[in-house]
Amino acid sequence: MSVEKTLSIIKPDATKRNLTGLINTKFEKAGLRIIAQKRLQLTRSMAEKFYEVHKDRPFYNDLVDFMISGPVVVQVLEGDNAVKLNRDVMGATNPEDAEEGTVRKEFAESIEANSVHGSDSLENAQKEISFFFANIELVT
Ligand code: IDP
Ligand code: MG
Repeated sequence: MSVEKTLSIIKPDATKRNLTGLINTKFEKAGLRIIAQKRLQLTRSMAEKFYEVHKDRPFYNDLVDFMISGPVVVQVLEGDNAVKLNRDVMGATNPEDAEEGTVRKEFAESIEANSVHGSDSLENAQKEISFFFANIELVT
């Protein structure tokens, strides 16, 4: 097992419904430690840049609109195999496919408004963490 860091975002559908604490409880119960966290209103250009890998997908413009529709909470989670562990806690992209007990099964409203983002690889985690945080903000 290796200790990893991953980037998590609690999305606007969840912050609007005051679910930050309940979602954080799921992370902590799973053994993920929140070592950095801040609440932000993303600008359009930040959201476009963050989701640039999806810019040719049909849902890109709607996704950007959704991600700036309210505040987000960006956070760094640390733990053994944190990238995969967080993806397991999140559940499948489409809440209809997500397993019982996952964040998306319990809280997501739709395939788009699915409550959380999590990095999908260690390489992307490092890029996404540095998109939002300076090293001095990661307090292990
Ligand atoms: P992930 O968040 O599970 O890694 P990705 O495929 O990376 O899923 O998609 C990024 C985000 O784009 C999803 O979390 C969701 O908010 C949105 N999204 C993905 N697929 C669709 C779709 O088919 N329709 C609408 N939105 C989508
Ligand atoms: Mg993804």
